[in-house]
Amino acid sequence: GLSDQEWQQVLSIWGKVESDIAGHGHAVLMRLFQDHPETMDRFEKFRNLKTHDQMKGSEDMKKHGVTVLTQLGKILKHKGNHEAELKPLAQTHATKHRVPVKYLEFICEAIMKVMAEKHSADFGANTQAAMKKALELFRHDMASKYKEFGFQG
Ligand code: MNH
Repeated sequence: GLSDQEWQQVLSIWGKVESDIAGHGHAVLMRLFQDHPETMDRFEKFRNLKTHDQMKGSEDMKKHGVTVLTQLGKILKHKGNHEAELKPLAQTHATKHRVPVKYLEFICEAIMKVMAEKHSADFGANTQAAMKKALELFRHDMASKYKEFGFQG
């Protein structure tokens, strides 16, 4: 788990993400689809988006970015006691969206990259390490819930 100080670092930098959750969310999805185009195949609703400019101009993608980061923020604020939040999310992602654990790793990398780009001054080595731990915990617990739902991920 994370220490109190690590959670404090995570939640403090998350406050900066929340100052523009739509901008961060859109950037995260752009980065995910750019670095790992195969992840886009999971999204029926983005099938019409073919070019970088279409993605950039997509209100729908921006909206989905808000959905993702808002939910992730809720989870982080539970500081590891996130069973009640994680379970329904793991259920939809295992049984409906069928998102492999590897793709969760990709989006976590995208989140780290976007935070580093947008907040270089406040995202020093210790904060980065704490954030990485928090995202690893999220993924680890998602992966074990996936198994409960019979999805090997
Ligand atoms: Mn994801 C829908 C959160 C990673 C693919 N996602 C949702 C919803 C939330 C959400 C909240 C809406 C409620 C629901 O269907 O459960 N998603 C997350 C979070 C992460 C995440 C917090 C990681 C962080 N999701 C991913 C990844 C993929 C993915 C990675 C695929 C590469 N998610 C989906 C798809 C939907 C969805 C597909 C359904 C979208 C739609 O059609 O509205």
